[in-house]
Parts: sequence; C-alpha cells; structure tokens
Amino acid sequence: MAAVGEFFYLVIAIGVLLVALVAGLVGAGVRRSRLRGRGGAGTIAPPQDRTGATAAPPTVEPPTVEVPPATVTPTLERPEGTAGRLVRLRQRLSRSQGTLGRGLLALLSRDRLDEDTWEEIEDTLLTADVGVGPTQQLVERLRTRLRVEGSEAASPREVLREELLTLIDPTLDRTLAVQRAGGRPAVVLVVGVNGTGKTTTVGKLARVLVAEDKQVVLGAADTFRAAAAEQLTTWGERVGVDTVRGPEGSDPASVAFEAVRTGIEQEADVVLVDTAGRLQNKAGLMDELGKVKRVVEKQVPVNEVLLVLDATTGQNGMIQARVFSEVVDVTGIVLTKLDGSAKGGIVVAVQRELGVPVKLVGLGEGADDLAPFEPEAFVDALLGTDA
Ligand SMILES: Nc1nc2c(ncn2[C@@H]2O[C@H](COP(=O)(O)OP(=O)(O)OP(=O)(O)O)[C@@H](O)[C@H]2O)c(=O)[nH]1
Ligand SMILES: [Mg+2]
Repeated sequence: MAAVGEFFYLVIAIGVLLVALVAGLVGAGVRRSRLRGRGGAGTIAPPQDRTGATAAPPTVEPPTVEVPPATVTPTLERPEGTAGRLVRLRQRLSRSQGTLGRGLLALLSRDRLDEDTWEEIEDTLLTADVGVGPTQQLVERLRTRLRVEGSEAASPREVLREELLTLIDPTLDRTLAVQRAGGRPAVVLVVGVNGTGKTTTVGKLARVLVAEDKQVVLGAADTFRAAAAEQLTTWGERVGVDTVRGPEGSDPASVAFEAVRTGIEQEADVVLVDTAGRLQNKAGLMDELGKVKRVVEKQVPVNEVLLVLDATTGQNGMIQARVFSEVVDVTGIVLTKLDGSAKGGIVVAVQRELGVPVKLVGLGEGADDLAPFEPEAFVDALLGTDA
C-alpha cells in the first residue's frame, strides 16, 4: 500500500510540475507578443519626416497645418478676364507714366535738336529710372536715326515708339508657367520685400487664373503674422479658392509643402505660394526661401519664382532685386504700384539688371488691377493716344 501511496504522490508531483511548465511557457509567449505589439510601430514605421522626404503620403501630414474644406459660397465673384485688362488700365498707366512719354515726345519734336535738348532727353529718361546704360543706348540710337534718316525719318513719335519698344524687348517670353505638367500642378512662388504687394499679387493672380477656368490652391507661407494668412484666405474665398495655412510662427516650408500636397490631391492646375518679406538679413532670407523651394521640390518642381517690386521705390527696388536674384532663380518680375509712380522706366532697368522679363504689372488696389505686361500697350500708354 505504501508503494501505491508513493506512486500516487509521484504522479501528483509530476502533474504539478507539468502544469507549472505549461503555465510558464504560455506566460513567456504572452510577454513576447506584448513586447512585439508595443515596440513594432515605433521601430518599423518610417521616420516621421514633416517634409515628406522618405515618407509615404498618409504619414507626412504635418499636424499643424489646417486645410479648410472647399468654401463654395453663393456670393462668389466673377473675376474679369485677362484679355484687354491693360487696355482698361491704360488710362491709369498714361496718367502715371505720361510725363515720361509726352516729355520725350515734346523734346524730340523741337525744330532744332541741339546738345541741350539731348541732355534734357537724357535727364528725362534718368528721372524715370530707365537707368544709365539703357538711357545712353536709347539716346545714341535716337540721335543716329534722326541724323541718318533726316527728313526721311518717320515722325518723332514713330521713331520714339520703335526705340522704346526695342528697349523693353517685345521678344522676351512673358508667359506664366501655370500649366499642369506630368499630372501635377504648376507651382508659383511669390517673393519680395515686405509691403511691395506680394499677398495682393497672389490674390489678384488667383483671380486671373480663375477667370481662365484654372483650378487654384493658395499657400500662406508667410507665417510671421496671423493677419497675413487671413488676408490671403479672404482673397481666396472671394473666388472659391482654398488657402492652406499654418499657425502663426510655424515653419513656412511645411505650409508650402502642404499647399502643394493639397494641390496634387485636388488635381489643381496651379499652387500659388505667398512668402514673408519681413526678414532681417540676407542670410535669413537665403535660408528661408531656399528651404521653401527645396521642400516644395520634393513633390513638384517650382515652375515660376515671381519677384514683386514696388515701382515707387526706385533705386531701392533695384537693390532688392539684386539681393533676391542671388537667393533664388527669379523667373519673372511683377511691378506693382505703377499707378502711383512716374518711374515706369524701372521696367527697362530691372529687366536689364536681372535678365528676366517683367511679366505682370499692378495698377491699383482694386481686385482686378493686375495685368499681363504687354510692351506695345505700355509704350502706347507712355506716349498718349494718337498724334
Ligand atoms: N496703388 C497700388 N497699391 C498696391 C498695388 N499692389 C499692392 N498695393 C498695396 O500695397 C499694400 C501692401 O500690399 P501687400 O500685398 O500686403 O504687400 P506684401 O508684400 O504682401 O507685404 P508683407 O506681407 O508685409 O510682406 C496694400 O495696401 C496693397 O493694397 C498696386 O498695384 N497699386
Ligand atoms: Mg503679405
């Protein structure tokens, strides 16, 4: 009986051992799978890169950027078409620039073109900010033509018109790169010193594009002031265009990136990116604009970099133009406030300086007071209507 009893205890002991072993194994398994569950997401997922360099689209969404839903209100405005805008604005142009054209014409129409007269012609051109080089070139050509052609010459108005046109160069390509390419939107970066009219230009340009039935997205990459994004959003809302924005002080490059991502998603034709002008020094400017461009180009090439210059700032504007062109590859110039300046000669000077055409001109604070720059219409406005 004792042996049976011992055997019975042995069986119980083995049973207890087996149960303990099984329980231990299961526990370890659970712990292992828990560990896997906790550590997996953090170690396998790609690094969270706000710029999206390596991440797949669903993981790059920067949490700080707000994309408002499309705001289609019944009060949408119908912007004016581009054709004939400069014609409508011609009167405004001739009011501001007429002194230059009419002054030159009066001088050239004198019976005797003596040295004093030629000097006066030079002064008139320099006062209108045409710049020293182009002024000398124009005077030289006018003198030669009037001397060589003599009485055979066309009227002074004709000669002046032709020579001014040559100076402005009608052969330059002034079209804006705003076509979708490779199934992706065109990207336009708008840069310039503060107060020159960048935000206004982005707003007006959005209207020009909407009038051409283009689908537009705006990016408020001026994050210095909340008011800047607000200003741009208001422009967009008026014509049913979405504005992508971030909180005040957020990274401009990530707002620009998000705007382009939204543009791709919405299959937009164009993404217009407004930037800040309030930068303390050139190094800061270089860093910020360079970064915005680089980050955007991880998705789509930047087709157009428009430099906005205030025509009333004269030589200062020229200095700004130089600084910006060293920082980014400017592809076009927008000359604003031509309605408030008699210094339209800056068109010539800035084109010479940068080797880049003036593509758009701002002629007032009205929503549709932005026009494609047309050399012929500009010169005609300068010289006033028919002789
Ligand atoms: N008369 C006139 N005023 C203009 C023109 N373009 C812009 N403005 C005015 O210039 C002022 C400044 O324009 P903004 O578009 O805010 O300038 P900004 O470059 O965005 O300025 P920051 O955001 O401070 O860098 C506004 O009062 C505009 O109405 C123009 O072609 N003619
Ligand atoms: Mg602005």
